[in-house]
Amino acid sequence: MMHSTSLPPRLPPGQQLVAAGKWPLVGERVPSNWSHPWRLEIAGAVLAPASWTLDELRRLPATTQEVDIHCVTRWSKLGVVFTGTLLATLLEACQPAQEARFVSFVAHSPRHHSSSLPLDEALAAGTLLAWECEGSLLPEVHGGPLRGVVPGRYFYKSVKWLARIELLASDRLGFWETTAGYHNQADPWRELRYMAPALDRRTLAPLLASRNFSGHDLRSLDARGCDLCGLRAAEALLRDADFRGARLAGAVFARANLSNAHFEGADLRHASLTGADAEGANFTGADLRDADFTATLLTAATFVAEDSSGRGALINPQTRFDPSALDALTPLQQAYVRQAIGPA
Ligand SMILES: Nc1nc2c(c(=O)[nH]1)N[C@H]1C(S)=C(S)[C@@H](COP(=O)(O)O)O[C@H]1N2
Ligand SMILES: [Mo]
Repeated sequence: MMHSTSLPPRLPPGQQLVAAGKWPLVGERVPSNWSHPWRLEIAGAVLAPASWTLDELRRLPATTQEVDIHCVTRWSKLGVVFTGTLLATLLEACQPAQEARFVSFVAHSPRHHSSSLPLDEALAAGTLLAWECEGSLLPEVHGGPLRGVVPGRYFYKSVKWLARIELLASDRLGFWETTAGYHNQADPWRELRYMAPALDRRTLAPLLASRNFSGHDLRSLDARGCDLCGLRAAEALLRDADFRGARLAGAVFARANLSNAHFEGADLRHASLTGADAEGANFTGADLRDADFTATLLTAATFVAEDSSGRGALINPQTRFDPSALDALTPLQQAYVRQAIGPA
């Protein structure tokens, strides 16, 4: 009888292996001009900002790790051996501040390429600052002399020509995440490739660049923390979209489908949701001052946590609601909103 092995699969869904010995080049091909020696600095929310030359990095404890590379464009290259310093080792030296929750990796490249991760995830993944690959110096086209390597995420989280690591209290979306709509979590096992699962990058990129989603199907869009001020999204299909913490001042969602959408902590000042379907949408902690909810469907929408924990939405007398539309809210929600608007 054959014994079944229970080794986990190594190829995530939707990926294919590159031919042996092949390593595709993706994105930028050259760093900006630099003068020796290369330096890596750690700044931002740290108590002791620091920088290292490559020689100084090499004198720290080194780690060698086999990494499975998974590119969002569907190629994978398994078991690539990288050597470098663990992010954790460097952070010990510069003492992250209490408020440091995200880490942004910034390249010395013409467009100041960057990508970010929650700090705890970057550390748990075993993020490396690598100078060596397969026993040789990392080639410049692949990010030498120093690149970030984040195991277990699509490879766009692994920044080539790494010059600066910044710890942040709130997230700063990276280059591809902003311009191409690459998913900010980048988990290949859950296929979190694009912030709008139904659209590929070619379709999504121009919508993001023009901030015009009008009429488009962007169901389940993940736009957490995105800067989308002035977004035009009239009649867009945004069911289940996630706009938590997004900047949406002045956005126009007229007649959009926003059912079950998340707006917790979003800035929606002066936004228009007139005629939109916001059934089940969550506005807890959102800034709704001067926003317009005329003729908005609000069945089971949330403005304050039902258990009164946490921050309610910010509402002022200029926030426009149809008094009758508020009848569709639960008594607690109605009371909160009516009290916030103040006497007519
Ligand atoms: N500086 C920089 N780093 C970057 C990119 C880039 O354009 N510039 N592209 C990212 C993407 S999308 C991928 S898939 C990998 C590609 O790395 P490679 O060219 O070594 O295969 O680098 C990532 N890091
Ligand atoms: Mo990529």
